Amino acid sequence: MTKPAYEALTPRTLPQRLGTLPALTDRVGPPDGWDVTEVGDGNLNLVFIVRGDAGAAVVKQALPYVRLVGESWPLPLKRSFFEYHALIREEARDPGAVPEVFHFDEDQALIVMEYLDRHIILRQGLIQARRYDGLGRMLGRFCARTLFRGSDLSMKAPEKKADVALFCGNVELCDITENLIFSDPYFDAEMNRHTAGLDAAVARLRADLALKVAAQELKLDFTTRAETLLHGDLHTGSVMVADDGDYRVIDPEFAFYGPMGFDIGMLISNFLMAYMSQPGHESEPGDRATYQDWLLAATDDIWSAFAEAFSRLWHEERRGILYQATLYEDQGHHQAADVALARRLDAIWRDALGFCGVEMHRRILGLAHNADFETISDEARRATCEARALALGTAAIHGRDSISDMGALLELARRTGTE
Ligand code: SR1
Ligand code: MG
Repeated sequence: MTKPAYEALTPRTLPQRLGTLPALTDRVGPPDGWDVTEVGDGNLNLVFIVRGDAGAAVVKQALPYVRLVGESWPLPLKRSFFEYHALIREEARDPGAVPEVFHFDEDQALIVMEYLDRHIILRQGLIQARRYDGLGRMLGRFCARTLFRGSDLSMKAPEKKADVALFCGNVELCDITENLIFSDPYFDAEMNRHTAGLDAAVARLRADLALKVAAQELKLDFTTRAETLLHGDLHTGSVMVADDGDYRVIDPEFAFYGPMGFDIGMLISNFLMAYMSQPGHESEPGDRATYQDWLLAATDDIWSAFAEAFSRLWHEERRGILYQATLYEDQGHHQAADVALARRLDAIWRDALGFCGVEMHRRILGLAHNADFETISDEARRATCEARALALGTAAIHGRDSISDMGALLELARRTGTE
């Protein structure tokens, strides 16, 4: 029997098309009792919540184009394949950190997964100035476990090489990252937009030749350094949070083998953008200051938990072809392994600073902006917050060799956030 051709679902067609799927009926109940709503608010896909007598589940389906732009920008359905493969790897490497996957249909480009009923998108929580205990540490550990265990530090070489080959196919999503993050913000690209009032800051940024060169060097790192399987789009819209402390990472459709600092840099960047946008939102100055302190503490936690967990894995799980334990053990050079670890962490930190900076620039100047800034209705206030964030991004990129640790970056954010 030939399989039905791909067709985008609607809330009306979903029960009839997926009503016999055990992955759904087992959890949701019979389709005649289903209530289906489409809730996708991201840039690319359809997301349905299917509720029934027995429970609920999520159906995520790729569209053959970029939802944010429309059918004029086609995008292959195979991104769903990469998302599925990244999700199952992330679950294996950091159990419980992602939603449980119940079913994948490659032809229909859809994934059926756990419905996180108590959760909201982290970015929304941060805009509402909500605090989440242990969040930074969970995210730092997630980065350490997935980045370490997806690399030559841990994987068998044939397995890693086969995986690099598999994810190499995620060409079009990489192309989005390559253009939107590393190039478009630095010239007058067609899809760019920015808040009125930023013209002078934008002109300054685009006149900075060293910055443009650095962005291209970072792009070269992204495209050529297949160090580990990245989530590829680890911003605060890719994390779901519940008040009871359950946090999950979602949406790894941009997964690709790249430099370890990419995910962690993007994550830090989005926390710092939440920090820089706070003065634009309505709140009492005292409340705002303490909330901003919390945001910086969470950012600090991301890096310290990452470094701790990565170091533990380095000592306990280094079974790949890189920095083999035997190299250091046979002559009693145990300390050398610690030196190598410190150098690796330092290199990841410097890369992360650069990726943090370009992510900040593109969310203010490129096509895909952040709700952190976009929800500031007063344009002049928004421009002030965004201009500070642009300056912080520039300082992070230029400071790759001089901002020695997270403390220095947070101090820079504090200073830039009030200038
Ligand atoms: C055209 S897609 C724009 C952005 O949305 C996704 O979430 C990624 O961040 C991408 O860069
Ligand atoms: Mg996404």
